[in-house]
Amino acid sequence: MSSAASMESLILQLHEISAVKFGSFKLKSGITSPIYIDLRLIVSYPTLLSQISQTLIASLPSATSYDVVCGVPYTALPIATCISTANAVPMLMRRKEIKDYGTAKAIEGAFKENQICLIIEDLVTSGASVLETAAPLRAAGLKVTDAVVMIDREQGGRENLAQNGITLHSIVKLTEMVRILKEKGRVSEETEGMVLKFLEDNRKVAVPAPAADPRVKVPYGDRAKMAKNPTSKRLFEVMVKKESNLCLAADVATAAELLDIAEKVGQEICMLKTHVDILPDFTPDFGSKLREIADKHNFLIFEDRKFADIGNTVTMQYEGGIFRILDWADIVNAHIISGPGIVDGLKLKGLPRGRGLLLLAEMSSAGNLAKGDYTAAAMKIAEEHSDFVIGFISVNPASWPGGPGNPAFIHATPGVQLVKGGDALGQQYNTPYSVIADRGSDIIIVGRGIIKAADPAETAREYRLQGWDAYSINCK
Ligand code: 5BU
Repeated sequence: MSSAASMESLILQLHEISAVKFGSFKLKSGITSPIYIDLRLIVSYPTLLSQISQTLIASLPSATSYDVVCGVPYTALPIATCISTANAVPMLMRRKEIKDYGTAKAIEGAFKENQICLIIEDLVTSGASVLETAAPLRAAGLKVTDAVVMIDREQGGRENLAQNGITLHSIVKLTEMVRILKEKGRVSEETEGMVLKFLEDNRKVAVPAPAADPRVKVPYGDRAKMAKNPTSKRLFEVMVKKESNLCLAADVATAAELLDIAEKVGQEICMLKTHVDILPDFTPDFGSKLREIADKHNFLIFEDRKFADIGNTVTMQYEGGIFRILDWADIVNAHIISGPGIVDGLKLKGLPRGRGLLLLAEMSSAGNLAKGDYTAAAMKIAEEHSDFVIGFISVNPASWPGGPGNPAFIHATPGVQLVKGGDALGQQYNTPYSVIADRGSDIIIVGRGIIKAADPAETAREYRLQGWDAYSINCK
């Protein structure tokens, strides 16, 4: 069959199964359309499905090259599957909803960086769905240059995709399809006229602005000016001055060792993170000694206390006890499990001293429950207390709806080593580049990667350079 004949046969079959209907239909956008196309039905007609798949591939110019295919979920998934099996070309799948931010993969399947992925779609209107699928494929390192679609509604999709570096190939344009159906006596001239007028009136459908690319960094220096909290401002400034987005997690055996390593790596870091309750030789002057080193090397002190109680209790835990955290830590962090009262409690003590708070929006350990709505709640509480909350402990803010969000907030990410992996107790590691460049974070928090190294100072320098490079090359 010639390609024109096979295209005609497809169109007539789609009309027969009512995948293309004429009448009066209210579309998702609210406008009323005289034509309605629903290609989800084709899964019930396997011969037609396979014919569509073959015609799609045949419609590509012979020079089009690709290594893998990916269907836009959901309607095009079975089409992509058919193309994959019939042509022995591997397929990828994009997850439509990534609920498990941080750990779930956006793209399923095996691929290598720089492979070319052809996008398969049933129907293109503005091109927004194709762009939504192209973004995570590109973020994962694949190249997306072409998309092939059954029907082009001619409402701006081709142009919008071209602006994003994607050439659109279609089997048929909607106006052509209606003309063929009229010629074959399936629709009246009047209906054809109505559809053509509708298409003319709705020629350009606005594409929702693509989400800001989380890999493009607003310079830390600009963000220092946006920050409301003095500690947050200082942290951004220190980062710029020292060209460091490295925080050392100083999980060593004793206070003496902690002060020793702080002195050794002080030059390389913007922040030093403590767990003061693990130090057997803690003495009341620990805080002032650490502060002295922090002032000398210009870094901030973050006590990873993870407060989690009600507001009234945390005020006492923050200020009192033997550790007197409020006296020496610039920054502390808190879970939001107990609700926003915990922020009110800590703020009562911390804000008058100019301290800052990080909220635990995500965690790095396997199977943790800080995800989805919990993460979103942390963002909301942070916005409501932006004088005291300086940002988040996060793992993959690029995957949050809306990305890392307000640039006045800082994202600090634990679970970082030079090689991706984990430990025996659930810790999960990503590399400095992936944390800063791909996952949209600002600060890498590194513990054992540095303190267990043969030369911690030299290794800290290596982490600092990698973290800073990942930031600088993506800085706008
Ligand atoms: P590591 O040696 O680089 O795995 O140390 C990581 C540090 O970060 C350690 O002090 C943890 O307590 C801390 N951490 C974490 O690993 N994951 C989290 O989600 C949070 C803190 Br919050």
